[in-house]
Amino acid sequence: MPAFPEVEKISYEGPESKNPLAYRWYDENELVEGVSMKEHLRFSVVYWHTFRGAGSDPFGPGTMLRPWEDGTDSVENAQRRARVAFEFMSKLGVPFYAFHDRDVAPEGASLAETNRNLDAVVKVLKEEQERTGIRLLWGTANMFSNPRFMHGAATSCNADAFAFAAAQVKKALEVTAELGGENYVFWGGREGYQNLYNTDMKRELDHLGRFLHLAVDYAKEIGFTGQFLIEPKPKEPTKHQYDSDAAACLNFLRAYDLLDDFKLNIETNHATLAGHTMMHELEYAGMQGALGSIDANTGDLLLGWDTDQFPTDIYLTTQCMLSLLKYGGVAPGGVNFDAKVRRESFEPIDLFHAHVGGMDAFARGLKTAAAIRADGELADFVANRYSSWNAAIGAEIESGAANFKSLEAYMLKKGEISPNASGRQEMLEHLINRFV
Ligand code: XLS
Ligand code: NI
Ligand code: NI
Repeated sequence: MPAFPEVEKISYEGPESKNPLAYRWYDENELVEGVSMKEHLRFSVVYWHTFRGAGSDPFGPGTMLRPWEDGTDSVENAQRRARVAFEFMSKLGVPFYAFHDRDVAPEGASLAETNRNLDAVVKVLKEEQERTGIRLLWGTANMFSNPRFMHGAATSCNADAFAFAAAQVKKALEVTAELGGENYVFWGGREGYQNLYNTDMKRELDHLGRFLHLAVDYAKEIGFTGQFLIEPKPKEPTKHQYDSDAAACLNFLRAYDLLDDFKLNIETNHATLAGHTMMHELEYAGMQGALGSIDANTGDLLLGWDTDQFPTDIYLTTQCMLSLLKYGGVAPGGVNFDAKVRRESFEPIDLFHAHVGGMDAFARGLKTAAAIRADGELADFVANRYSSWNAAIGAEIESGAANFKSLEAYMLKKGEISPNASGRQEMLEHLINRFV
């Protein structure tokens, strides 16, 4: 029996459509800059929020109505849920999904039993992938929910927690490889600290570096060729997460000689929690060749935590797509909706409304960004703004031909710098509105 009998496959109806369960902008076969929207955007649904999110908050229990759940944490329930997930994703028309090991299958009484539970559900995931053609964007391991990880996983003060986490990632890598996962993500759930009085930060970071090397080694051993990604986040659940933003992650990867094996998975709400815009994080990662994938969501200006809302702001999606197009696309990563419906949006149909809205916002952002690029005025302005670097003294500095003595001689002779030009911020903000 279908879980969503009232929903047909969502189709593209064009901008004039008033059907909320139709795409007005996302036409998967439409070419933008010569590539289909499907290939540009590589949309992905997350298992944890969409199929495990119950809608609980610190003030009350879950509210979500999920008729396919039988209220148990059994393997059978997990297998049935997996089939529902694929019905949902097929009707939505997304090419990818992503999961944590513990989202898809229940923990058992021992590690061995937990692994068997995972295998039993992975069998269903594999059948469903083959049936629908939907692929795994990335797998990951949940090393933050179980109380054993209260002090962290790879950065725990307890060496056994490191060992358990290693066993868990070993299995998660095997399963991700088995399902043809295109990436593997590390989000450092509790890899950080609450208080420095009790923390040996150097030792914890050394352990994290060691852990990631072990993961890279094991991936090579089993022939897993997916891209490794680190997902920056500055806080929550810990007061300070070691992977606090793109710059901190890249410094860590460089310091521990992991730069060749990792890229970044940038999440909007994590960027804003770090005091940056999403575009800042995308540009910072992109300019260093480390833009791997994005977790698409949005925060709330008035709330200081990771609210993980679905993104519908066209300025935001346009900025994301300007950066993604600039750095040559996001593949083998994707646009992964790490977002959850609000506690009050408790009906199954809300899952469709949320994803259709997010996908359409990104499709429109893609078209808007492509139009801005085709017009060229913005790019020309930026190129022209730096034109003093293209010849004469600018070119000498960039090429390394100039030194402090030659620059002093130049300035003594010239006396004063050439006049500055306006940054024209307001004109450019207005220019963007021509396209949005
Ligand atoms: C939490 C993170 C998490 C990762 C996967 O804030 O966004 O959901 O994406 O572990
Ligand atoms: Ni995320
Ligand atoms: Ni998040």
